[in-house]
Amino acid sequence: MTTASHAARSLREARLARVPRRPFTDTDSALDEDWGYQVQDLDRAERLAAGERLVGAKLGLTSRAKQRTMGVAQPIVGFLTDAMQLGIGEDEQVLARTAQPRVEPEIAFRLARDLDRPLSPSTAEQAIDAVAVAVEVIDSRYAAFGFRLPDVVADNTSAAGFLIGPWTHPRQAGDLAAAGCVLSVDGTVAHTATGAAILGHPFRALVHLSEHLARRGDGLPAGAVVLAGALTDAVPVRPAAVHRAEIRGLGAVELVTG
Ligand code: OOG
Repeated sequence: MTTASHAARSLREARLARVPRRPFTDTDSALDEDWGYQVQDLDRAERLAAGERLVGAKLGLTSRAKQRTMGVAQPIVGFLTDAMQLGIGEDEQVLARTAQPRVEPEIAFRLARDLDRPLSPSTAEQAIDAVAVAVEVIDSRYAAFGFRLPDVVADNTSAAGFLIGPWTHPRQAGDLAAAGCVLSVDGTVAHTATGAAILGHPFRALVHLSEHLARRGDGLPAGAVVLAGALTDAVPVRPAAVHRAEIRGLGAVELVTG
């Protein structure tokens, strides 16, 4: 059995060297989702010990489009640190820091209070005080994003970077399930969807996250950011291009590469 510490070390090496590796499940069929989260926990502890700060959580594979394309039919959860947050002007360095980056349109939530117990679809809205359009940069540590559930969970759900647009009060945002989303590159539309693509309603991503954290005895503090998962399939990050995610009611955010 591949130990969690061996996997965490090998994923870190792949990330730093920017050389993708084979999925662990190719040679070890006993690995499961719990093993993946053990590896992720080790990676998180190592990053926090090195001085990164935990700023939130991300969901992945919350839309059918993503589940179908990636061949994993269930939502997954990863962590976000300040080192992954891209500020204005920092997005230019994405290609230099990643191996095979892709970009996805997302909805970001900001927690109004500590997330320390399971939410329901009706209490999810009260858990947040702001919502925004975001882009997530994903970068798998597995060649060509070829992985199974335990591999991608171990790899912190391919998290690499994120950029958040202007925060909007939830009441001003309108009906998030009906909100149209457009992902475009240099003005050409790549993918479209509505908020309902995320588990039927983006708030369900918050419910899923709250249940996941409660099951693992974990939580998130007020002010933390939650990325609800891509609404559409990802597109490869291109050099010298404008990657734009726009969501009706939330505005737009652009990842501009150098
Ligand atoms: C897994 C992560 C997907 C999302 O928002 O669906 C993800 C992957 O596609 O590499 O972050």
